[in-house]
Amino acid sequence: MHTDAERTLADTLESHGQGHVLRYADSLSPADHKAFHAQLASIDLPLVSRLVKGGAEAKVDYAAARPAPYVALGSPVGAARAHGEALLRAGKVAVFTVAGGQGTRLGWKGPKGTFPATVVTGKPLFRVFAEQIAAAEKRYGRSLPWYIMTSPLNSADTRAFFRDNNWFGRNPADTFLFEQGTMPSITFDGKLILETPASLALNPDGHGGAIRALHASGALEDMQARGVEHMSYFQVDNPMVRIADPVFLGLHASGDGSSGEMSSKMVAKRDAAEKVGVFCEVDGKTVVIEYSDMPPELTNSLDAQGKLRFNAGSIAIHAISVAFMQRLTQGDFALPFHRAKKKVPYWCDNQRKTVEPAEPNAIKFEAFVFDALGIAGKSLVMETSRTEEFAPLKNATGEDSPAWSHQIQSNRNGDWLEKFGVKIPRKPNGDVDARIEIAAETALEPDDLADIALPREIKSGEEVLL
Ligand code: UD2
Repeated sequence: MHTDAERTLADTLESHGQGHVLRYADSLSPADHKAFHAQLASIDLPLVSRLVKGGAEAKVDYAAARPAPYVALGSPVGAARAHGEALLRAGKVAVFTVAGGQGTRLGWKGPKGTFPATVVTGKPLFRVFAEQIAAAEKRYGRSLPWYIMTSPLNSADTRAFFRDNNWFGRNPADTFLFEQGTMPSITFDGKLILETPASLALNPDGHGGAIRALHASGALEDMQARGVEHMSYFQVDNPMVRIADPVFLGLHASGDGSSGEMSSKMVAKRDAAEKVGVFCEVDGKTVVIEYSDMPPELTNSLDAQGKLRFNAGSIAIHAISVAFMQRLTQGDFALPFHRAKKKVPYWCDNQRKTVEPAEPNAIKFEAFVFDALGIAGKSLVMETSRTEEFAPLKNATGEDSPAWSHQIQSNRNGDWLEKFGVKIPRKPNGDVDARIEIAAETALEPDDLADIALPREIKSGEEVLL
């Protein structure tokens, strides 16, 4: 350490009990030294110290949690659709995808958005979304700017994928890729972790990092300059999401039972064990309690009819107002962090190499975007059908796997076709016994099939692309 800045940093690290990270500093090349110094200087050490002591973390009064009210499936929605369509036609809606996570559970090496998702043509997730956005743009006669949050783990690969695919025919000026921030991982006794002698182990700061990143990247400002008022928010892993759903946007922005700041879609949980957050009401506020945080006695609690009491599963689809995000980025507001025990590769002094641990060895901190619900004004939750809108790609096999998602895609498309008299083969459990893909260009919603020449019948095991 030579410069004054380096000496000050060393003192600050020492005073936060983190001086050990400099143990190789004197043996680093000048370039490594400089880069490591810059990385260390970017760490919010007071925040890390607060987290080590258990502060700045999400806390919920579980005893006060009640099931949140919601607009049940099939409820009359009045003028919501017309309202949502007017917003879309006026160019007041943008699309926002969070895609900064790793596809670890799915076993996919690249960005998750590059994963082949559809049942017949295997279109990657990013293409599925791009085509849906293009179809909506055509319908409403306005461009829908698309904001995509990546992380340092995948931003270069994501950008390359868009470039290689010619931006899926989109105007690159209407596609805004930006990077979220990171948080350092710590050991169970609160120490920062060296991944190499010249770098800390960092992880993306969770999709809650979106709030800061939307602001820091200039995305919020860009939305404002375009006159965008609301974002259609979804996660990169759900090929069935109905992007910019006019009914949902209309309900969200109507001012009727909704502040128009942040609204959500839910589905009835598959079973108690399903790994989705649950909409609850705590102290008059609608919040999501994440599955991993929810005490088992709440997760498993049943109502008088023997049904799950906390049944409103979050499918991570929201409508969020630009003004709300702007409000949150004023001053020093920050979302709380959630902690998770994870396996984090670390530099092993004895072996002189980075080692992958066999068991969790560290705590990762992540912020969750749905924690903003607790700060929003009156927040609306709308129920939707799982078959219509939720078939995420999470795991390599079993529930929420590609095969699982494909079946739901075929089921939805079979339902749509059946509505127009097409004979659909079914398995004994009611699943569609064929592989059916409907491109967004063909139909964004079932009624779009009304004007299309359809087959009279689909045969068992047949592959159909419309
Ligand atoms: C998420 C929700 C869960 C439920 C489920 C529905 C959380 C914490 N839980 O569970 O309640 O709604 O989805 O499918 O969200 N991401 C980032 N940056 C990060 C971390 C994640 O952009 O730092 C993105 C990631 O790319 C993905 C999404 O956030 O699109 C969800 O991440 P996940 O796979 O960690 O969440 P999951 O499936 O456990």
